[in-house]
Amino acid sequence: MQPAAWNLYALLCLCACKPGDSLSEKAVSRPRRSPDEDGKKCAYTFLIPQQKITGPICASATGPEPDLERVTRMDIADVREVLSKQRREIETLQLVVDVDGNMVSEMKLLRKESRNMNSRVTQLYMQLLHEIIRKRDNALELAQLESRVLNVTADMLRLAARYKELEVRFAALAATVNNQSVLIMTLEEQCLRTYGRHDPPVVPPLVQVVPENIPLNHHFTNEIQRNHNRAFPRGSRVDALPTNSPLGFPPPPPVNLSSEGPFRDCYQARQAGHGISGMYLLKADDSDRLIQAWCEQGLDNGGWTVLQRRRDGSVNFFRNWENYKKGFGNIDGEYWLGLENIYNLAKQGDYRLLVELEDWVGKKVYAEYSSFHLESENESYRLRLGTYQGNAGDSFGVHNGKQFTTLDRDKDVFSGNCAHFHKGGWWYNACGQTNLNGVWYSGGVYRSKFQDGIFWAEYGGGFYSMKAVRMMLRPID
Ligand SMILES: [Ca+2]
Repeated sequence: MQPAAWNLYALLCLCACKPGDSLSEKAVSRPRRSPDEDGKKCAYTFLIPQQKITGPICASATGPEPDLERVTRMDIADVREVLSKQRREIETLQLVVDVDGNMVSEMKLLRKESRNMNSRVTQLYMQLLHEIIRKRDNALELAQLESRVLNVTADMLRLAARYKELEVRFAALAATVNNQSVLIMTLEEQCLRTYGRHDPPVVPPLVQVVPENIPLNHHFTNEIQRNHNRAFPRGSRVDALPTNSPLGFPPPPPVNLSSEGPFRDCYQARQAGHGISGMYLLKADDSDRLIQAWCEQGLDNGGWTVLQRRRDGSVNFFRNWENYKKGFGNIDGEYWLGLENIYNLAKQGDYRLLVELEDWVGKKVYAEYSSFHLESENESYRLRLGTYQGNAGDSFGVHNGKQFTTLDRDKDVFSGNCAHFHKGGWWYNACGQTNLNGVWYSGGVYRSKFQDGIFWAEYGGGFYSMKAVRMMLRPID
């Protein structure tokens, strides 16, 4: 194709050239004609690229005519054919180019979409990874928590087992102490008999009741190591001296004393709108005697007249008949209301008795009797109780129908004087299952030759001294 084009350009030059053109002289090229034609102008044919043709090109005009015409026709035909062929090819190429252009733009779009999809997939993949890591972390935390819970549970179980073990050992020790006290008593009796004592002192039988559940968290007390009674040494035989006070004790500090009254009992004070516990002035119907008493107005709708209270060992309860008859102690602390006062109050109507007991772990239990009154002093204030209900056990029942005994007036059914052994004043039997006016021991279980603590046999046995006790009266609803 290329040689054909060059021939075409040469032919065009031959037609356009004139003889004597100066351009022919400047050009240097291969000769087209024989050497005999030298010396004539325009004897050469120049092959010049199309874009460089800026003027006339001379060619030999003296070549044989027939050759020139034949070549020209052939070339023209060839050129035309080539041209048409090129045109078709150009059109084809143009089509291809157009198609390619569309494809390129489509490809571009696809690439763009692909990139978007890739970034979206990457984003989702990262999210997925994040979720997986987060879940793995959560699972780890959960596993750690589970293991901690398991560890704590195991510790708790170990402690519970240890606690139960200690509980069992403590119960065994308490039982041993109880048994040993009984054994010591027996041995002492044997010793006295063996070594010539012909008249051994008669002692009351010890309370043998050892409940299944002795209150825990207490410890043994020792009368040598401890001084349990703050006001009076434990076991002291101080016979209380009668005092000039109408209640047998110094006037109590003026606390919560209601300015109103006197009332016939604390229930009447409660009915009159006095809802605060404290000291009230009472006067029984058939008596001219004024009584100072503590009214419990917060417990079970109030209206309770407190007859007796123990709570800290600050008052000695080992006293004579006169003291027990008139009363002693501190109204806002430990006190005994007095048998005559109790007798006068209780005979006003139908009353019930509530005994509230608190052990050394702060647990409170109670014993309630459906009725309560005393007989007169001529009958040594004989006790009359109704039926029991409560959760402390009925340890007071065996005292029902018994007269009151003090150290100086023995009315119990035992051959000796129960007040001597139990160190208090009480409606002793021989001698009984409870001793709420006994010695206040700190700590619960105590050691003593005789059972002289503040015990309630059904709750704690004879060698467990309660921490706090209250005896209260209220009319039957
Ligand atoms: Ca007796």
